[in-house]
Amino acid sequence: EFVENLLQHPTFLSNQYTTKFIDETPELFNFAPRRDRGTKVLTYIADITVNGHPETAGRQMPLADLKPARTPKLRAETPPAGTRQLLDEKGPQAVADWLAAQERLLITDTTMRDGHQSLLATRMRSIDMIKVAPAYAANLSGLFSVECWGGATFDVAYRFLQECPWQRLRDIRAKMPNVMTQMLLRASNGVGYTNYPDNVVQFFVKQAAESGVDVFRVFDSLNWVENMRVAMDAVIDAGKVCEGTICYTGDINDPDRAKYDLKYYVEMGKALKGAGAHILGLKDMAGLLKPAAAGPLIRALKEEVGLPIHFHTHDTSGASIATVMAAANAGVDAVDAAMDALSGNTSQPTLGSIVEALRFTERDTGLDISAIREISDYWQQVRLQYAAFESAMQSPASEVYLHEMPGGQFTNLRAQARSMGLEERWPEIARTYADVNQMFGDIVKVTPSSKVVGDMALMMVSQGLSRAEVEDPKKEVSWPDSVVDMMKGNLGQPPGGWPAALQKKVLKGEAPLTDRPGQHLKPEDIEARRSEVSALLDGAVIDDEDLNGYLMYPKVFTDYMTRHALYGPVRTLPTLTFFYGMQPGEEITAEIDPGKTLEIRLIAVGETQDDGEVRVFFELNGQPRTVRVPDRK
Ligand code: BTN
Ligand code: 3PY
Ligand code: ZN
Repeated sequence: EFVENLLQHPTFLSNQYTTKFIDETPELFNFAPRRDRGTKVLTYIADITVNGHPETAGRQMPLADLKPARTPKLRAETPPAGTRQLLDEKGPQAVADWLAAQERLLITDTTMRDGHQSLLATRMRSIDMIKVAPAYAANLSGLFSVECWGGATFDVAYRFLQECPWQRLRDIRAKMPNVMTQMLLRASNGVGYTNYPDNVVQFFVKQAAESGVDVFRVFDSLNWVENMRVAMDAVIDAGKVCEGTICYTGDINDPDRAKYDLKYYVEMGKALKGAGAHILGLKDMAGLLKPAAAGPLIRALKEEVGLPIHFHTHDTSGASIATVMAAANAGVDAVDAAMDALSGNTSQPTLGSIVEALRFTERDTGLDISAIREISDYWQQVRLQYAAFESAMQSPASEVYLHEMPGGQFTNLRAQARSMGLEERWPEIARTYADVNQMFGDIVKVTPSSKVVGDMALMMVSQGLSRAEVEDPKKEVSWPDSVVDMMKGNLGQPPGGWPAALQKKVLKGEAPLTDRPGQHLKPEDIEARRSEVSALLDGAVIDDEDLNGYLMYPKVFTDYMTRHALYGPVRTLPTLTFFYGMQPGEEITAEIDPGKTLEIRLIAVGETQDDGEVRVFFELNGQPRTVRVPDRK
C-alpha cells in the first residue's frame, strides 16, 4: 500500500521529492498512525502540555508575561545586492579578492550558530532565525556573511529540537538571498565527532553547498592540514568559498608555549594556502588571542601567507574587543561578532560595539547601527524564551587562559560536571583540564579533541586521580573510550605526534595509526545505506539531505524520523509552545507550510483516565478536536 501511494504520487513521478515532500505527504508513512499533520501537531502540543518537555524540566522558567519577539521593519522592498550576488556572479576567488581590497572591516554575524551554541546550549530553533532573516537581508546587506549552520547545530536540530537542519538552511537561504551564509565544518569529522570516510565527507559538502551554504570554514581539531584536504577540495569543487582555518591555541608571546609560536602559525597558513584556501580563517575558539599577540600574528599572516584573513574569537575573558581592535589595526579583513543580545561571555564579541568602536576610523564597517540595534532587540526577546538553556556564567573570567576551553564547550562541560555532582569542584576540573592538555602533549582543543580532554578531566576528578598517577606505568587506569580512540590516531596527528609513553600505556601495545584515518576507512556504499535506512523506517523516501543526516548520525536521525511520524511538523510552533505546551484558553498560529496555517486553541485538559491516558481538547481552525496522550508523569 505504501509503495503504491509513493510510486503513483505525481511529485515522486516528477522526481522532485525532498524532505518537504515527506512532510507534506503523510500517506507515505505506513509506520505512523494514519493521521493528518494537524492532528500530529496537536498530539505534540498535548503531550508537552500534559507531560512537559524533558529538556526544560527543572530548569529556569521564562518570564511569565513574555511578549512574542517583534521583527524589525524592512528598510528595502527588495534586498540590496550583497556578497551572495558577488559569489554567484563571479565565484569564490572574486569574493576573496574583493574582501582583500576593502578598507572597511567586514563583519560576519554568528548569532544563528556560534552565538546560541555558546550561550544557549545550541538550542535555538529555526523559526526564531527564519523570522528575522528578511531583516538581515533588507537592513544589513553589507555583512560579509551570516554564520547559521554547522558545528553542533546539525545534530542538536534533529536530536533535541525535532527539526530538520537542512530545512533550516534552505529556509534561511530563501529569506536572506543576498548575504552569504556560512557554516562551520570540522573537516574529516564533518559535523560529527569522529572521522568519516572520504566519500561521506564529499557527499556532505556537496549537499550543504546545494542546500545553501556559501562559505565553509574548514578546520581540523589537531590543526593537521593533511586531514583537511578532502573537505577543502570538496568545497572548492562545489564552487563555494573555502575558508581554510588555523585554530589558535597557547600564546605566541609566551616562551613556555613555544610549540605554537608565530612560525608555527605562518607555516600552517602557507600550507592552507597551498591546499587551495580562498580565505584564511583564524579561529580562536577559546578566546585566547591576547591584544598584544593579535597585531604581530595578523601582520605576519598577512605578509607571509598573503590571503585575506577572517578572525573568529570568543569573549570568555572579556578582552575580545581589545583583540578585535588590535586585529583591525593590523589589517585583518573580516571578523566574527554576535548581535549584542547574544554576545559576550563564551559567545562572540559584541557586534554593535565593534561597529561603534570603528566608526569614523579607516576601518569603519559601514553598517547601520540603528539596524543592528533593532535586530538585536529582536534577539533579546527571543533569548528570554530560552531561559531554560542559559548557563551559570555570570561574567567573563580570566580563568579561560588556564583551561583554554572552547566557548562552545565551557558551558556544556559545566553542565556535565553538574549532572555528575561535581559542580562545586569546578576550579579543580579547570586545572585538571589544563593538566590533561599538557599530558596529551599540549594540543589544539576544539571539537572533537576538546571533548576528549574534557572526558579525561572529568574522569580524573571524579576518580580522584592526578596526572602523575595517570602517567604512572604501574597504575591501572580505565581510559575513556574517546581517549583510546584519539591515541590510536583516529582523530589524526598533532604537531610533533602523541607523547610516546602515554600512548603506549593507553594502547597497551596496540600499534597506532600515523597517517590519515580516512585512508583506512572503507568508502561507504551510499546507496546501500539509503536502502538500509529506508527499510528501517518502513520504506520512507530518503532524499540526499536525509541520507546525509543518517550517515553522520544514524540513530539520532532515525529517532528523529520516528518522532516525526508521530508529531508531524512541529518546527513552526512558537518556541514557548514547543517547550512548554499551552494554557487553556490560549490560541496560537503555526504556518506549517507556506500558505497553510494552523490556528490552534487549547480548550481544556481532561483528567487522567483509568487507561493512563489524558484527553486534551482543542479547536483546530475552528473545528473541535480531541487528542489522547499518555500521562507519563
Ligand atoms: C528528547 O529530548 O528526547 C527529544 C525531544 C523531543 C521528545 C519528545 S517531547 C514530547 C515527548 N515526550 C518525551 O519524553 N519525548 C517526546
Ligand atoms: C564546533 O565545532 O562546534 C565549534 O564551535 C568549535 O569551535
Ligand atoms: Zn567559536
